[in-house]
Amino acid sequence: MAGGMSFTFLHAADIHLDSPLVGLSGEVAAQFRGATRRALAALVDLAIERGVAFVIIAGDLFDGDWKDYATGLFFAREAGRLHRAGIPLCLLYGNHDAESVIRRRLQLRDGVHAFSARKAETIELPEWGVALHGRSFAHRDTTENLAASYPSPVAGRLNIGVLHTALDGREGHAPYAPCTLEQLVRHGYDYWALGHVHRHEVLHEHPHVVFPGNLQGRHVRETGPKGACLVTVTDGSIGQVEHIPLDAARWAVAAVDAAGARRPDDLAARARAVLAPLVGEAEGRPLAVRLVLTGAAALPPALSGDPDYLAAELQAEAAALGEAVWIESLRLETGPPAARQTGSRPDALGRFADILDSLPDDPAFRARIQAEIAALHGRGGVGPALEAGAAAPGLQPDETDEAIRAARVLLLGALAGEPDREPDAAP
Ligand SMILES: [Mn+2]
Repeated sequence: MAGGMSFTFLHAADIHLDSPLVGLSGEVAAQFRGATRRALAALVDLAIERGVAFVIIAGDLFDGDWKDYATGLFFAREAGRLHRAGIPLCLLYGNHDAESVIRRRLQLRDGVHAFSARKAETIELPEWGVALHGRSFAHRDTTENLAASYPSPVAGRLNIGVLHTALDGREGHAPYAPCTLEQLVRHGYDYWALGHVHRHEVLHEHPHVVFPGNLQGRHVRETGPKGACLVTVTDGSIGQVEHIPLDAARWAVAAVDAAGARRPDDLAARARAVLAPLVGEAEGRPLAVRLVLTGAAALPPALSGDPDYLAAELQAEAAALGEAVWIESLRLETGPPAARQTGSRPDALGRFADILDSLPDDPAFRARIQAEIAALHGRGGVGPALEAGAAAPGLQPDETDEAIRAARVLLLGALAGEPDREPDAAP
């Protein structure tokens, strides 16, 4: 290898092109629509600007079978831009775009190398001294240890393994192409360009084992900056791995301490303090925030008993911070029992609160709530499923408790809903 030679490459994964972003409606949905396309275009822009040697997409470029050819044509346009800039694209298919999943297809044009699903395959880029090894998914449910079939490293090359895997299990991700970190570290490659897990993670250095995370968050459980890894190679060894945000719209979950807030402007000020830094980090991107009001049991009934008003006040506060800032949803959390609103009240409301407090422990009641939520899921009415490919869309583990908590706050707020007599409650 030439002394002092340095170059960069881009490692991306889980682009889920044209994935419907879940949990939004109306104006927000319009702002978020097309975000996966804009993120892919941003990846290509970055590759060209930085003059990278090559680009890797480690699976789930597509979200599933195309609705029509527009998805494939958009990809063809972006791949063409890379090719005309002289940048090869190495593409691996994962569970979402396995051979058996995508029925419509377009031929790949020059400059795009797709890894075979039959067996592990090596792509050599001699001008960079690089050998890339990879194997695509033939089927969605690939439970074989694919990494075990990857070839030994090529002597005298920088060896990169491209693999779509959940390793030995990652929360919220289907356990496809299982393998262990130790197995990858021992294989003899310099860099493992992984995909499938949507959160960016550097699991090991020298050799590097890296998930770039997805390129664009698709729902409120995929929060914060999303993008790709720009990797610097100097004299045939891996140097810096820099995660660069390329998302075109962003999600966040933020807690606002509502305890002791007596008036709308007080609560709005607390929300502003939490939202402002998120708006700053989003750098002008559309931003959808789930707000969790902790200590909501202590809110005066004028606020907790009128969820539409509460949500509108907080949305108005968000709008004051940026024109593309939305409250995705508002969750009311009552906090631990000791902090609860009615405490030792001996009256009917206090006894009703005690009954409500016992419900989370009642298996029959839990089962009914779960059935209701499952029915809503079935109609597509409630939040996102797990990273698709997992079990059928179903309950999130925390959803039942969350629903019971929220119902408690709403019920008690509404029942106690006489005008707020707190001395500091201004008109
Ligand atoms: Mn995947």
